[in-house]
Amino acid sequence: MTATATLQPVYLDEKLRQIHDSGRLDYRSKTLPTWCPGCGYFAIVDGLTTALRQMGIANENAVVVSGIGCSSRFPFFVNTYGMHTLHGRALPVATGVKCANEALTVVAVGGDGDGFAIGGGHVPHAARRNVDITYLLLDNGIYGLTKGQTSPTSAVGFKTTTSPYDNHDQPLNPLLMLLSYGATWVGQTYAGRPDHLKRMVVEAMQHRGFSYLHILSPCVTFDKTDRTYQNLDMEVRDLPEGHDPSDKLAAMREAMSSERPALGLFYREERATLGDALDDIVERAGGNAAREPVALKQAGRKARR
Ligand SMILES: Cc1ncc(C[n+]2csc(CCOP(=O)(O)OP(=O)(O)O)c2C)c(N)n1
Ligand code: SF4
Ligand SMILES: [Mg+2]
Repeated sequence: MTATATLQPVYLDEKLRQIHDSGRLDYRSKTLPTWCPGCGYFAIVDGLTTALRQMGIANENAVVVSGIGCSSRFPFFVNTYGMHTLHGRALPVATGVKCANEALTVVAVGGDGDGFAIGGGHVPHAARRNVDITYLLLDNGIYGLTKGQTSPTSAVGFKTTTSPYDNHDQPLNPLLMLLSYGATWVGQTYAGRPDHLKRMVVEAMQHRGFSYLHILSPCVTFDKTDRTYQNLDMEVRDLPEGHDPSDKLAAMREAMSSERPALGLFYREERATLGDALDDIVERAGGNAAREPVALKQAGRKARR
């Protein structure tokens, strides 16, 4: 064998074959992501497509709903139904989609600005209603799309175009907020740990009720100092082995505990969903929602209004 022959790009071929065989490509659209090379969002779209494939959800039975931001470009890159809505409005639209057709798997996706600045008023209500959707919150601690302004999760002291003399505002604690809002599944993962991320997306989507997955993700273009891969790799830790996800106070303590973000499932609870409550209303109003197939149930629900 010649020296040239040993340098053939076998690894790339093998990698492409693995990706092809994984089935994930069935859930990727033909539109290539417009994100900057190295952006954490690539790992997240991979996590979502893996989850859809693993769970055997047909493309036409899934809907990805987003607001506005780099993160909110998601629906373009996933081969499902999708809605790219208004800034901060992913959750009310996703709630509407789920109420209109309970049979759909609905995933809302957005950034820290979309979810906790302009859209911050919607989060508590989606959580307390326990609408059966998954909310993937892609937190890079900055407004990426508009070229790097501070966001509600930016660190104190962070220098951006809107904080040239350092950010003064205390960052929100989204995990603690979601726990107190009544979300029935709350977890955290990191784009730099793709295997952990994939497992968490699957778990979040398997939960019946409002699942909130906080995903730490570097903006490699506008943040060179704070939420970088290098810093996050050193900071993140796993939740303690004995953590009990049914213990809300323990989950809150972990959410508050230190500067080092913990990865894993903080909290899980079973509670009636918004869909259950709507079925109950239909029945009490004289319908027979529970005995009808979902499609008829939804049609009936509309007809009775
Ligand atoms: C009503 C409205 N206000 C402001 C904007 C400008 N804008 C677009 S995206 C964005 C922030 C996006 O930040 P984030 O949600 O964190 O997403 P990222 O780009 O970081 O993924 C802002 C302020 C807008 N599009 N619409
Ligand atoms: S600007 Fe930042 S968040 Fe947006 S695609 Fe580029 S790296 Fe990602
Ligand atoms: Mg952001």
